[in-house]
Amino acid sequence: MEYRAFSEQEAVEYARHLPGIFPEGAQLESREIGDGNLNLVFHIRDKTSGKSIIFKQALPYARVVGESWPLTLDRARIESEALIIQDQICPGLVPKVYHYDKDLALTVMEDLSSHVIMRKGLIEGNRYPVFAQHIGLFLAKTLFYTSDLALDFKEKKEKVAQFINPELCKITEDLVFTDPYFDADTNNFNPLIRDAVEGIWNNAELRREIAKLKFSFMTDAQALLHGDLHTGSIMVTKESTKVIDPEFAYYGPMGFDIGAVIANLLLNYAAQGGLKASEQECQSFREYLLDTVGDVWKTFEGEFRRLWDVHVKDVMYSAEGYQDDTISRLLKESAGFAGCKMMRRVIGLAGVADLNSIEDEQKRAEAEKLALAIGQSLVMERQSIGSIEDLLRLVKNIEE
Ligand code: SR1
Ligand code: MG
Repeated sequence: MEYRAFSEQEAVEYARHLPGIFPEGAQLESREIGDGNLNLVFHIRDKTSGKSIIFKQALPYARVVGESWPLTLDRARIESEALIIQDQICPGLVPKVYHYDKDLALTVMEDLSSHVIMRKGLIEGNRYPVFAQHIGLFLAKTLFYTSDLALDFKEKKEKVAQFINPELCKITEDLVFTDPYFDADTNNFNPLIRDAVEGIWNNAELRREIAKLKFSFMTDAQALLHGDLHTGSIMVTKESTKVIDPEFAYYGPMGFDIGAVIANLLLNYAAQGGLKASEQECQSFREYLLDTVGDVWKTFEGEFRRLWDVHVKDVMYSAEGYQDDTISRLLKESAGFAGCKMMRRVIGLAGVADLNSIEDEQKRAEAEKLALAIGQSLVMERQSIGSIEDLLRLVKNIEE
């Protein structure tokens, strides 16, 4: 079938013909519910049984900008293939893929309507007690098992080729590692923070550090990354965590995914001054967020070390001290990438609701400046971070 962007009705007709999903003659209803930057998302439901599925269809352009920004449909293949690998490695932590249609750039998958987008949940002030454990394990397992630490030399290189994703990587190269550090047309920031933004544009040392991190993003094919692991790509309940949307997946530096999780928890931390009614509520939620960052890292480190001890076959990777060196370097790199990802959400295209939903302009500006200061310091001070406690201390010591 030739590509066309589905209407709600066309999605229903397609769903009707999918083998083994709905009974013949089912009364199906469809709603387009996509609110992300890139794709169409349809919720399709059998009115009789209540059974539902999700259709995710890539558009040939970036939805957030429109047809003037063409974008490859191959991202639907990347996403469905990444989800299948992640499900094999971490069953239960990603939605099940039921069907993929290359021509229509369409993935049919498990409906997660019982979950909420984590960013939304955090903005509403909800806490997720098993999230740190789940995401720490997800990071450790997906990064370990797709790397040279676990894969056969040939299989690893074939996977690198399978996940060559130049157009989506270019978005990150521009929006995370380039545009926010210049007066670029794509930037979109609150005029009240212009002084702070210009301070970043004029900071030559910062730009040099960002260049190092960008080069790492572009060249360090360490593991199959999710590639866009912010809190809008995670759905949660109090008991469950699901990682969605890996269309930016590619082989890159492990710290980029870890940094994405840390950055988005800290963006919410920075936003708290504008989200909470009282100082006490603000402090209490910030403590929860910092504890979560700490627990994510500790879970990641514990599981990654365990997998290394049990599964690494290459004799060189068992060389004394190499595991410790790797963990230490990873923490510094995760901090650096987290810093870039915080600054891009304040200065560049595609901001985050944590900050954008603060109605009081002055309070929003303060929160945005705090996010910039934390981001800057994570990048500039990353080499001094020897433990997760160091990282948390660095964040806490930044004055509003
Ligand atoms: C044009 S896409 C903008 C952003 O949305 C995605 O979630 C990625 O973070 C990307 O940078
Ligand atoms: Mg996404």
